[in-house]
Amino acid sequence: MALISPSRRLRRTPFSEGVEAAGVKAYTVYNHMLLPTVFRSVEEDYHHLKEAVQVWDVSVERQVELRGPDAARLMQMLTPRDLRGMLPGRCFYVPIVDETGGMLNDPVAVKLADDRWWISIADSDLLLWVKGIANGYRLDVLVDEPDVSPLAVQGPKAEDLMARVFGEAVREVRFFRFGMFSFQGRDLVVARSGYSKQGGFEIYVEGGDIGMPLWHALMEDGADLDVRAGCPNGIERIESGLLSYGNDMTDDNTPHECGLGRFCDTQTAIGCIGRDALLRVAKEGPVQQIRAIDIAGDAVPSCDRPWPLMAGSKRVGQVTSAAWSPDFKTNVAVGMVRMTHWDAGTELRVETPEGPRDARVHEDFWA
Ligand code: THG
Repeated sequence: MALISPSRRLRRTPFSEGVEAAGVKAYTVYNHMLLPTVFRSVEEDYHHLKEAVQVWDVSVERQVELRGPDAARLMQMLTPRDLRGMLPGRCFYVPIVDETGGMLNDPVAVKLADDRWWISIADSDLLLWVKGIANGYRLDVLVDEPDVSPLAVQGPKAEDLMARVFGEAVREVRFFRFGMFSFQGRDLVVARSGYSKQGGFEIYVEGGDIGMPLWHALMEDGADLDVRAGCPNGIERIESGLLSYGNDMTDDNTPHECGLGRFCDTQTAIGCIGRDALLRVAKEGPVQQIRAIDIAGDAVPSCDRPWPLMAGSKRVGQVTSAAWSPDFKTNVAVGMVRMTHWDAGTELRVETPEGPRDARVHEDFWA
């Protein structure tokens, strides 16, 4: 592939200087920003993530802030997950759906207060949809993108590193909860979350000016823990069953097709814009669903277009993400599979750009 031309539209982040100095080797584009994908090699980064601790510039996880008396009402209009029991200090993984029940994004909602929320978005322009709804329904709420850039600290040694920088109390933060912790006199939201299953935290860095001071503090205090700059890892996230919006699902898919039915309470999510549509489709149940898939043979190339999944001459789905897993010694993949062929153990063929391969529907890799 050729190089990417830098420009103002490809926004830099508060941590770009650190990412570049650490020798980033490749980026992808996400929410009109650069997201690192490789430092040493995807495989080397993978082993290191599972053994040590990494600091990730995930500024691309932009926040859509809702502020005002109608913030909670607006938030519930966006998602079929029932938010009534959600207390401030909680984070919820929430499907966001349009009026047809199609997935618009799969963010983490952060409830700062009843009248103040952040929606930590995946790769789609959710701000435009949310502003349109706020204005169209004449809601009393401000919707904008604040100067907040998440920095993830991931890996088995993440908690030890975080305790050094933010104090021992950070160890008490539970999964998908957050607390306020101070760094250089500034109070920051620190949540136990992140786009890996290796454990860790996300620091919502409010105010770009403290980005590099925080980056340096983490690197200095973690030197003996072998801390390195890292990034969401394409192998680890497939093994862990973490979905990627735009890759594994689009607005053509319902949350149920994406296996996100456990994050929907469509009966009780009163006000959700996609509620009627989802109630209709939920009655029938999905006819295709996301599955873990393994692909035989040596390492496959990266999946930059859907690869047809075949049962004989019949197309029964598609693979949308794939990577060689050094630990599982097979190719791990994510695909959308028709109901007739989605049972674990079903043998299929997948048409990769390098020719057909044997593929098999798998129980979750992470189970
Ligand atoms: N953290 C934050 N923002 C994000 C992401 C993140 N925005 C973009 C992207 N990632 C959104 N997508 C996901 C996908 C999966 C998860 C979080 C965000 C996730 N899922 C867990 C799981 O499925 O096992 C936990 C879900 C739960 O139990 O609630 O963590 O990573 N800030």
